[in-house]
Amino acid sequence: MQSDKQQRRVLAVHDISCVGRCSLTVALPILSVAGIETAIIPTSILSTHTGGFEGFTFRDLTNDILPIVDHWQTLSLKFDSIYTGYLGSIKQLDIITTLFNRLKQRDTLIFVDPVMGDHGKLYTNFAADFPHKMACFCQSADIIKPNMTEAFLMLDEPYQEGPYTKAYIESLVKRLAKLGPKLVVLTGVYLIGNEQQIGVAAYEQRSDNIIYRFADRIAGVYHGTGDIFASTLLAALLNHKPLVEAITIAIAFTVSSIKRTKAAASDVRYGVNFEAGLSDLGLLLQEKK
Ligand code: PXL
Repeated sequence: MQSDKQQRRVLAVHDISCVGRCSLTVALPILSVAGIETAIIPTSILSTHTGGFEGFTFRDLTNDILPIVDHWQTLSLKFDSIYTGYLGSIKQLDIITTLFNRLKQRDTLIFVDPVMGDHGKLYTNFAADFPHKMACFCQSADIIKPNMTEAFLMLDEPYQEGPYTKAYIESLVKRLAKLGPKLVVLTGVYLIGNEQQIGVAAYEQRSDNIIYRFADRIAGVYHGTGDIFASTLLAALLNHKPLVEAITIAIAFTVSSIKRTKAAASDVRYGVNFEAGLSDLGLLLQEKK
């Protein structure tokens, strides 16, 4: 185990959407403010994210990934975590499985956010067999963080709108855990009898325990919030916050970013204003016990 004085180092493997506050432009500042050194591999460069803009550019960087890893292997770099998000093609899933095998050490936490859809639909640009391949990719993960759409897609089950029963959510998270990860953090969960709230069900394989955390639902579609939640959750876990506290912090940071954006009536395609909350998040995540 590493001493607490040693700075954590994460490798974040996501696209760069140049405008629109998601993926790397969200992961980097959040991990950095938590005091974590963040190396990156951009998987592609887009002029904007793909949700709500016409005519975006897309430069695929698949062929750059393994040469970067080749170079890093000459440097004996150690990563406390490898964190993947939006991956633009099936070929990238295979290449990043190779990357895991080459860069992962005994203590490296593999955190996979299986970004591929929302609101019952696969995002533009993804082939129909991508979800099946993503489900196989999750075998390599310690933690996965699907939303409800991604959960249905990976389990090859037709999308169902909530509210859901607890029994149904339990069956989903347990089946997702069978894909391989030790911890499943499912977002977008809302339950019969508590429809005005939405949140997270987290299932830990080892303890066979599910915890739920909710916040009041805010109407509207806010881009990049899955990336904000995932990056904050990972940052909190790497800073030794217990799971329930890490989830609570990640929900609170995501919700406050949404509320700030809603209050400003900004164009939601450009993501949410998480920047105004970053310094407080840094204090919270770096507080010494
Ligand atoms: O926030 C997820 C995300 C990341 N990257 C790209 C996207 C999306 C969601 O639409 O299009 C390119």
